[in-house]
Amino acid sequence: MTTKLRHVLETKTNILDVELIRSEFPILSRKVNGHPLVYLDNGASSQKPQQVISAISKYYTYENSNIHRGIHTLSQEATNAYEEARITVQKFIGAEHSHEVIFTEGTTESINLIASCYGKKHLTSGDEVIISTMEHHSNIVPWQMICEEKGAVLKVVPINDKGEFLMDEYENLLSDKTKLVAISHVSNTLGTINPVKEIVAKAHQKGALVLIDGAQAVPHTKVDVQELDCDFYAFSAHKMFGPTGVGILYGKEDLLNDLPPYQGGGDMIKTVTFEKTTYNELPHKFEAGTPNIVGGIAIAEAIKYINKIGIDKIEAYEHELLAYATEQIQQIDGVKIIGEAEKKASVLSFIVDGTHPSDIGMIIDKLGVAIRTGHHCTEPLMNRFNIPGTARASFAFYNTFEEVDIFINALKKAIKMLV
Ligand code: C6P
Repeated sequence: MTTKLRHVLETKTNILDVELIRSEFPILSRKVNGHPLVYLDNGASSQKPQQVISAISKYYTYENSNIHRGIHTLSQEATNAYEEARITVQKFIGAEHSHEVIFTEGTTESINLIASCYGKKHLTSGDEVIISTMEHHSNIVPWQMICEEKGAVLKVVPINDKGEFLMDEYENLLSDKTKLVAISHVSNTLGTINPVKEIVAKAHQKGALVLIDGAQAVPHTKVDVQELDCDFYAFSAHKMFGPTGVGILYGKEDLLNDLPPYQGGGDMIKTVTFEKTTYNELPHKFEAGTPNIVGGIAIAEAIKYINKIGIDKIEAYEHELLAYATEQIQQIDGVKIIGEAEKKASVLSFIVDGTHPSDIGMIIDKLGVAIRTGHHCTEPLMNRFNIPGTARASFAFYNTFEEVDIFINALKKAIKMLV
């Protein structure tokens, strides 16, 4: 039996009904440049099932109103839907309280919120913040900005050539000066799954807090914030089959209560006079102004969709898909995979001798295959590998083994044209 046949049989019989799932994502049946779309850019943004699209349409068609402000029926219905969505998120990530779930614009805003609010209150000259070499710019720049403002020092944990976090080096960097550790759960460029539970435990031993950037983890693996014992956890809806412009910041109740508000405005206040303003309770303290109401409702719908399929099944299926794609790409001359960690999520980054990643991306797009090329907002990581960028295929549970074959054939054609 060929490897592909084995993968397909195991996967089809034991894990997911991918054909049924695909029929629930309207965009997957469109053509691009005359070819059936093969969408392998899920790390940048995932596609949306009809269930999520319909929830957005239903909200604007029947329910649209502002929340937390009106006594009329529509406002109350919208408020209830938004607050129920918060509870759906709470259960999905295993948070203790729903008010520990803050709606934000996305991972980027969630991280900026903590860098700003925590940094302003707690960082002073000489304090240290630790990140890693594989962080996305969203988990680098906010820390650089606040460290510069406060005279704190940013330390970086190195990685090995396989793209794995070096625990010994991390332990060496941790000290009584460490105030906060900010680390990705899954690397968007390498696919590395970091040992975040251990990273959290070691930081806590030194009295430091930990923020986890979960943008690339939540769509692919089970996340339980209480089990991880992390202090803050950030992610975006659009990478987990929900809409753009909405995301989540989870924080432990006592830590969020201790922080000053992020922005001033409506909803985040209890009382306002010209002399003094008092602030609202969690979660509203961090949600100034009219939020992305439909975004909140739609993220909950995306979670219901994930739950219907089962995150464990998603993880198992994507594992098979990645293993198959990795085997196939390794057989092509001149291809080097960037990111070969023991534990990986469904990301396959690579370079090809004598070619530029963007040329590969452009040629295979003409054949209907969508991948991302470039530095993937991880420029320091590219410097670590001494490369300008990679081509990156990133998979979701609606991708098929046949699509991997189409991608591999398109890649072979591109290489033939370029080399
Ligand atoms: N990575 C990618 O193609 P936003 O833009 O706020 O939704 O997510 C930012 C972000 C933060 N951390 C990680 C690990 C990420 O992967 C991303 C987004 C996309 O890899 C777009 S750059």
